[in-house]
Amino acid sequence: MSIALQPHSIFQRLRPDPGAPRLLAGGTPPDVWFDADDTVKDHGCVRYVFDGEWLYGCAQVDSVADMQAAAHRAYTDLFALLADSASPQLQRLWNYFPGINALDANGAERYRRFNAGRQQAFIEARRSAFEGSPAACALGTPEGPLRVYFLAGRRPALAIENPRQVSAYRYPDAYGPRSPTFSRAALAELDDGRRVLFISGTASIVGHTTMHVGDVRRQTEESLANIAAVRAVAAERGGAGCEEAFAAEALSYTVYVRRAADLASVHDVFAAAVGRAATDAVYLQADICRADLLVEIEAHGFAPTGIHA
Ligand code: 3EB
Repeated sequence: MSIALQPHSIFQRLRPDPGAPRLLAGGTPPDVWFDADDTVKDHGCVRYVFDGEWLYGCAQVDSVADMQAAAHRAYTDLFALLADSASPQLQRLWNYFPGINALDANGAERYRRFNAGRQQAFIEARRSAFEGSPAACALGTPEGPLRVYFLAGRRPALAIENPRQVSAYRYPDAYGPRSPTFSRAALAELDDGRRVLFISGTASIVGHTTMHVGDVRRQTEESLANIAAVRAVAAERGGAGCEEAFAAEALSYTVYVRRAADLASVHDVFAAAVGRAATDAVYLQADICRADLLVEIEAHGFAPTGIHA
């Protein structure tokens, strides 16, 4: 049986536009979220497309002075849309907003304020803000609105955690009074039986502690070790065909680098680990949610169904 991808599959264009500068030409451009022939609809601050199986789009809030309010607004509108939808199960989220490491007028870190608004909206919508949260990333842009890109489906994804890391939703209070709401990865199932693995933004954190402060090469290695740990769990949970499908070289990556001058070091370490996948990866300059993190890497990949059946 041949397992050709649908020509307009959403999974060929999972490249939301973060509003962050690209560091290298090549790769899939990160601005192809909506197709020219998509029917785009609006619900509150959410623009979205429903293709019969997947609901995907972006919640955008332009007023970002109060990040708790902005996050609450984006997620509240998103959950209201999903509540009326046939595809209400969030699988993957991409969060982008300016000043992620800056302090607000009250001296609170904007990422922590974002976490507070996001978690509050999850709880108000009676969605689990802990086990079973969607896969996600959260990155800082130089300017612009809050953008929350999302992908939702009919069935819940299988949430996957990293045995090397404390679950982010269980981080201790030192990282903020409200935990980040995301799982380390999500394994989704398509109607035709194929599976998609979404690995969340992954950084140089072991347990809950940032490792290798100031050393971008070792931070890149640690991030890749974390991705390898998540890939191993996903391969085991996914069953037949998943070990090959979720090999390091088989995934599609986006690499976020805090300091543009670090790109060569990051690329060096990254390419040594993922081989040809480094050519198709997208490299973006963005602020990572902890001020001491210099790099964050996310990935997704398919497991075609039945290849060993
Ligand atoms: C970390 O592991 C690094 O707040 O949604 C990675 C992925 C990170 C998602 C989020 C944050 C988020 O804690 C930061």
